[in-house]
Amino acid sequence: MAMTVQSVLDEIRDIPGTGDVIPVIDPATEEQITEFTDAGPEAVDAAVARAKESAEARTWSGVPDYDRARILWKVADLIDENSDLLAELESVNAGIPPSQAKVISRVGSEWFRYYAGWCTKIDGIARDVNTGGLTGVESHMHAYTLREPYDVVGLIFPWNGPIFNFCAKLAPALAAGSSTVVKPAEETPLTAHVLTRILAEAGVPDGVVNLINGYGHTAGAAITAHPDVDKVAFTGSTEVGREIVKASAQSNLNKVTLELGGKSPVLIFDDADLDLAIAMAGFGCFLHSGQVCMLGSRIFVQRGVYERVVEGVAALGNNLVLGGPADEGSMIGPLISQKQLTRVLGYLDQGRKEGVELVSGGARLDRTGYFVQPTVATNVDPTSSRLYHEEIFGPIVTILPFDDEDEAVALANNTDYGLAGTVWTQNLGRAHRLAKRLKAGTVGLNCQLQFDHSMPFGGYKQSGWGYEAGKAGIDTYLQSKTVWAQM
Ligand code: TXE
Repeated sequence: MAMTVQSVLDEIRDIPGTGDVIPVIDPATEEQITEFTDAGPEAVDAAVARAKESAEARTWSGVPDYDRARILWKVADLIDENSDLLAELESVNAGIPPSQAKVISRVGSEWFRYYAGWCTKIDGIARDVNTGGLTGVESHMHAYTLREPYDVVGLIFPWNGPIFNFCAKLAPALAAGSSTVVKPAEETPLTAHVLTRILAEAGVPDGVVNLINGYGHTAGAAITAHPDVDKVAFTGSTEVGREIVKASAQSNLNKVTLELGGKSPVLIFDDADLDLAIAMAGFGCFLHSGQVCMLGSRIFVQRGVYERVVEGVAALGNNLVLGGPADEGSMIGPLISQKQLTRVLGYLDQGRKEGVELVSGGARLDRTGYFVQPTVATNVDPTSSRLYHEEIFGPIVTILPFDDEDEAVALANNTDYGLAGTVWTQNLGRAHRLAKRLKAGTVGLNCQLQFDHSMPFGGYKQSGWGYEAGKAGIDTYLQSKTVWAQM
C-alpha cells in the first residue's frame, strides 16, 4: 500500500460531501493538519444502499467461512505492515504518544486475528424433539438453530482510540458476515481511512465496508435512524447512547449495542502491595490524559494508608512527561480538542466551587496544545460532587478514605456507571468477595488496565448494553433462527 501521512491528509480533503467543511486538528500543536467535508444525508443513504445490496447479494456472507477467515487474517497482517503509518497518524490526530500508538496498532491487528478464528466456529444447536408441540399430536421433529448475520450494521465510534475502536467493531461484524456503514469521530478521520483501504486490499469485497465521514448530529444520526440499518454498535458518551436508543425506537427498532462512559472505582486496602497499587492506580487514571473509558477515576483508600496513597499518586502525576509526538520522551499526550479542554477545565472550576482540595495539578499546561496537568482532588463530597459523579474524561482523579469493606463497596457502587473496578489487597478471600460485590462489567484483582480480545468487555448500569471481545462480542452481531424439520 503506497500511502504516506501526506497522501492521507490530501485524500481526506478530496473526498466529496455536501455538508460542512470540518478541520482536522493536531491537539498537541492546535494546528489544522487537513480538513474534510461532512458526507451529508445523500451519502449516508447511498452507503446504506450499497451495504444492503451487498448483503442481499451475499457478496460477503456467502464467502466460505475459511476464506472469510483468511481475508481477516490478511487484514491483520496488513495492519502490522502499515503500523508505522497508522501509529504516526494516530499520534498526530489523536494525541497518543508514538510508542503507545504502535502498541495500539498491534492491539488493532489482533482484533482481526482473534475474530478470524471465529469465522469457522459460528454454530447453533441441534436436537431431536418428539413432543407434539402446540398440536398435541406426538411427532418426530429435527430442530436446529442457524446463527445469521444482520444484513446492514452501523458502526459509530469516538476519537479516544480510533484504531482500537475501528478494529473492535469491524472485526466481529465482518467475522459474523455483515455489511457495514462505518463512521469514525469527526475529530479523528485519518486512521479509519487507511484501515478501510487495508480491508479492501485484503479482499473484503466492494460494498461491504462503507466509510462515512461527518458530524454525529448529521452523519451519525442519519445512520442510526435509517430504516435499512438492522443494528447499530456505538462507543461514545452516555448522552449520545440515549439518542441512539431513541432513534432505534423511532425508526425500525434496530438492535443496539452501546459501550459508554465510566467512573470506575479503585479500592486500595492497607494490606495491599502499596508501591504497586500506587503506581498502577496513578497510571490507571492519568493514561492518555484520562481519555479511556475504563480508567479508575475514583480511588478509595483505607484510612491508615490514605495519606501515603494521595502523596504517591500526586507525585506520579507530577512526574509524568506530557508532550506531543514531536516532544522527546512524552508519556502522556494532550486532550483531543478545544471542546474537551474547555469541558475539563470547567470541572476544575466546578471542583474549586465545591470546596474540593486540588492536591496536585489543577491547571492547563503553559504551552501550546490541549494539555492539562494530572490532578489529584481530595475533600470531595460523594453525595453531591459533580467531580465525583460525572465522567470528566480528563486527567483528574478523586481520592477518598474509607474504614472497612462495607463502606468501600458503598462508595464504589455510588455511581450511575458500571464499567470497571479494581481491588488492591493481599487478602484473597476479600478480593474475591469484593469482585462479586462491585457492580461493574470488569473487575481487576491486584491488576489494572487488563484487556484481552478473548475476554468479554461490557458495562453494568449506564455504562452500556452488550459486550465487545470474546465469544460474547461476536454473538452481538448474530441473530438466531430456529428451524423445525418434520421427520
Ligand atoms: O462524544 P460523543 P464526545 C464521553 C466522555 C466525553 C464525552 C463527550 O465523557 O467527555 O463523551 O465526548 C457520534 N447520533 N466519551 O462529544 O458525542 C460522534 O460523531 C449518532 C466516552 O466526543 O458521544 C462520534 O463519532 N452518532 C467514550 C461518537 O458519536 C453521534 C469515548 C462519539 O461522540 C451522535 C468518547 C448522534 N446524535 C467520549 N452524536 C467511551 N465510552 O470510551 C454524536 N455522535
